[in-house]
Amino acid sequence: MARRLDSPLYVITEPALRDPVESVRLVLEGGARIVQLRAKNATARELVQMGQAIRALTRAYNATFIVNDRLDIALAVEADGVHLGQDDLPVPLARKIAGEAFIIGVSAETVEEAKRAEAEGANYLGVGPMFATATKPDAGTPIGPQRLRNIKAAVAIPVYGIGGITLENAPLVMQAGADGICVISAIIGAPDPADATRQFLTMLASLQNQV
Ligand code: TZP
Ligand code: MG
Repeated sequence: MARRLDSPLYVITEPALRDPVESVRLVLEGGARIVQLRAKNATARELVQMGQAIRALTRAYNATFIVNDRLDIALAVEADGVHLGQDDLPVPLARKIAGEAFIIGVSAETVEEAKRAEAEGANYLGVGPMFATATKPDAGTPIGPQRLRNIKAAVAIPVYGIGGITLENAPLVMQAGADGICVISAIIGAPDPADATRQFLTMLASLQNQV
């Protein structure tokens, strides 16, 4: 049974901040139910090893597991989906290889990119960078909540804000219409990632109660 995107919190690993498998163990313990293996400098062998361990953990918690960039690794470790950037495998080719039930996420900075990704069959968008971020040195200029609002108005698939998101600014992203937020450093770089996850989930739940 394919797992879906049923949480407003999407946590992404960063090996420079913490070991990815340990990170996933901690954020699952804190209540995260969508996790992505992102390890830009890892070899294919390393990605497979980490991916298999993360698959076992996410199965135990019934959590959704997405692999960044690499469809081959995502399929090899039986992940639920892959996240593709604008320079990665085109969505129609990824869909052809992975099948209808597979989750395909796409990074989008503009309304045009977002609409194209949706038309090509993406299942969700990662939209950003919302704010300045030190985690992705090649991230473009921050686009801010208004751009996310414009993108949300132009597509029907779920939109997750990403980039520089903290407990303090996450409400701005959610109030712009985001379905959720993707977080790296504010959780993985926190002294206690399980507790940071709990804090984000509590904050997100309180925002949902306001509506
Ligand atoms: N894509 C756009 S910004 C970003 C990625 C992967 C980095 C997000 O990391 P952080 O630490 O949450 O700003
Ligand atoms: Mg990528």
